[in-house]
Amino acid sequence: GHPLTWARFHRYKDILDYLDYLGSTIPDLVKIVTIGKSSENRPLKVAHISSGKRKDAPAIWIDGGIHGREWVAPSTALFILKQLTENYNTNKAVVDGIDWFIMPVANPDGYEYSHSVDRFWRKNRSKNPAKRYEDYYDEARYGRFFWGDDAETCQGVDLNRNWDFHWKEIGASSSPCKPTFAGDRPFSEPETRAMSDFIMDRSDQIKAYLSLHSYSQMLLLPWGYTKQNPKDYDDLMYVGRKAVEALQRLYGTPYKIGTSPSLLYPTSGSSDDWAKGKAGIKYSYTLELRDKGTHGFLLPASQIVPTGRETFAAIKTIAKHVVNTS
Ligand code: 0X9
Ligand code: ZN
Repeated sequence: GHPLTWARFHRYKDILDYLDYLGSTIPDLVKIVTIGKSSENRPLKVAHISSGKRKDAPAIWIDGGIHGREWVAPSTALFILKQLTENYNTNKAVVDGIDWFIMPVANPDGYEYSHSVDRFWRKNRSKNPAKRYEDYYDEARYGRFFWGDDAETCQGVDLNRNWDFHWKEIGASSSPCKPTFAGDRPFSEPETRAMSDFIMDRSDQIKAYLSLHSYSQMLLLPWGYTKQNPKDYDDLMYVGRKAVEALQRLYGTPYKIGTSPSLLYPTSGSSDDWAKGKAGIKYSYTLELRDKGTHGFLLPASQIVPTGRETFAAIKTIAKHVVNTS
């Protein structure tokens, strides 16, 4: 294990090395938990940060990298992890008052595939039920022919359409060959099952669910599946606005706040909706990080640190609100 450089985006093995390094150098503060395995058998790991200073401390969950190609999401999760642990002394207030669960790469198979084969890969890499690619040779069903190398795209499930809450109602595809394939059933995927089991087991403790994605510079709040607002919408908007104000104090990065149907598009079976609707976690947000499309998914590594810093400022604001209200 070794410290991480922010000069580039890292491969999954280097990220796992860093997690082990933290767990073995600061064992009183950081514990690395393996919550399951991906469909290609990679370990799914969560860093649990707890200083033990507060009994019955509330907790915040952060995941990054539900989508493979969104590399700034894992780097930002790691940046935050580093601040809370290696820079504990400057962040005591939010570490002593809160337990943090940070899963930097929720979709390691898709992340690795986006490094090694297809830079724009989004889904995980599970094999879909029609085991033979010839089964997708059905234009009527799948919209066009998929065969040869092209049928590679018929692998994988969109891990942000696979959660068991209003699954596949809107903004999700039934075709395995599409980037928003919802899977054959809710929680068909080992990654979403591992995450949801872990979160559900701690749903009384977890007060905020934060999912890091890219790109578009938005703070999204539930619901994604309907244009109706949750009854505590005003509370979520209030905390969200404070978070974005703190984010903008650093570099003035423009950010929008609102629901996915109003700012982007409706989706269902997404993690944020499940966290609020099923796990009962009040403050559930998806952060669409930098940028707004100049580089898009190909964000230069020089933006890892500024994105990390501004996102951490936003998340600390949410955290302080959680500390003061629980
Ligand atoms: O479509 C998504 O899953 C997210 N956008 S992304 O470009 N990163 O793929 C947005 C999800 C926001 N949340 C909900 N719509 N519930
Ligand atoms: Zn995403």
